[in-house]
Amino acid sequence: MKFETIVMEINENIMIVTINRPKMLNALNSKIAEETIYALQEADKNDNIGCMIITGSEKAFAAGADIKEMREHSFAEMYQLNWFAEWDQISQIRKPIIAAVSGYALGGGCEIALMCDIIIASKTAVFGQPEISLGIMPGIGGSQRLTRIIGKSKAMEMCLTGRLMDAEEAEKAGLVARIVSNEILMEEAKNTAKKIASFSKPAVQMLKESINRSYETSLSEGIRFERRLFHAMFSTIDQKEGMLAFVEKREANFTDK
Ligand code: DAK
Repeated sequence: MKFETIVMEINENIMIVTINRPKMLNALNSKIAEETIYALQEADKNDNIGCMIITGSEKAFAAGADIKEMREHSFAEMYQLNWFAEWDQISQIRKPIIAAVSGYALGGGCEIALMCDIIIASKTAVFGQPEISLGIMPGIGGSQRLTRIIGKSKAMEMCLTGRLMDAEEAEKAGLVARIVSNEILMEEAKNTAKKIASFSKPAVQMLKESINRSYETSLSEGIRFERRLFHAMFSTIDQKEGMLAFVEKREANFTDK
């Protein structure tokens, strides 16, 4: 696929998607969705890639869905098009995805960051679900994921008033893993992605699946699920290699088998 709205870059064993619609502050349209999801799905199938990054510009990760594109749609059109439902496919990606967020991550932009596995933010990152000021509400998981991550009261306040949250507050609230300066945002995201990509892919993917399961099941079921995956890991060559490397005091050489 020839990309028009994103830049896709493979850097050693990681893949980076840069949303590239700077004049519109990376407002999200269907083309960005199609291209981003295609790039992520290809990377998910690519044996050489171990982790992905989604990022935007310094001013905007993404300022939300393209208001100018969607404003004239009727209910019937939105429903028939199943408009923007394709973004949900991000949550089906099995390899970890890091959101490297600088500037505005609003509305759909915040929701895409929430669908990623780790958010690394620059000091200027701003998160928010301001849809209420447009007479609508979040539509790709904002009211659900945000609430699970930062709790009911904060999520209610943000969604019901449209108040934006700066990076510092987002880190305190557990939305963001780490804040770094603008200058080193991508370097930090790439280092984190490469660290993850250096480990056994089956182990990394089972771990991602297990953490995500905690959002969808009871604690006892989640712990049982984790234990089954843990036991299953002893069927991999990488488990034998990882533990042998420890005993032999050397770096493990994982083969994803
Ligand atoms: N859509 C379209 N254009 C946008 C945009 C957006 N979301 N955000 C910014 N732009 C455009 C501006 O119109 C402007 O274009 P020109 O006037 O130059 O042609 C250009 O980007 C620069 O923006 P500003 O001039 O406004 O820049 P400022 O620095 O003054 O302000 C801002 C930055 C981010 C505070 C402001 O642009 C802003 O408030 N933007 C809108 C933020 C917003 O309300 N986001 C939420 C959008 S609604 C669903 C799935 C998803 C969704 C809903 C349903 N389903 C599955 C059903 C999601 C909905 C949303 O995200």
